[in-house]
Amino acid sequence: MRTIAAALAVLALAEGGACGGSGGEQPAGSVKVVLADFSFTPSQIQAKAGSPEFYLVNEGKSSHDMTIMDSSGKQLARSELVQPGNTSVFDTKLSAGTYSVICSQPGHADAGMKATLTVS
Ligand SMILES: [Cu+2]
Repeated sequence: MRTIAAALAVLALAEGGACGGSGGEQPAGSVKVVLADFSFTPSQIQAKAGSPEFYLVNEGKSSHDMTIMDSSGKQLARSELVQPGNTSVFDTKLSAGTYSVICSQPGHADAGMKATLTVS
């Protein structure tokens, strides 16, 4: 019985992280990015090369994501869709360079959900 309870507790923890509930704390070393209608803050995002982790906070009234593209417009990574008022941890693998960031939801990038990501 004790083993099952422990396993369930671990599952609950893992699910909480994956779902990005609104109570999620910012992981140490992660880069906080605020999503809103319709912007990324900061608009100049800095991260360390390797496996940068982004802590997404949706302060808008729409669902948003963070999509990372290289200079040719090829999509490299996309976060889960973050619901209004929720947070999400977005793990990536990026080498040094400059990337563009958009929200991939229809019309959001055109409305201003764009940022620059500098990885060094
Ligand atoms: Cu959006």
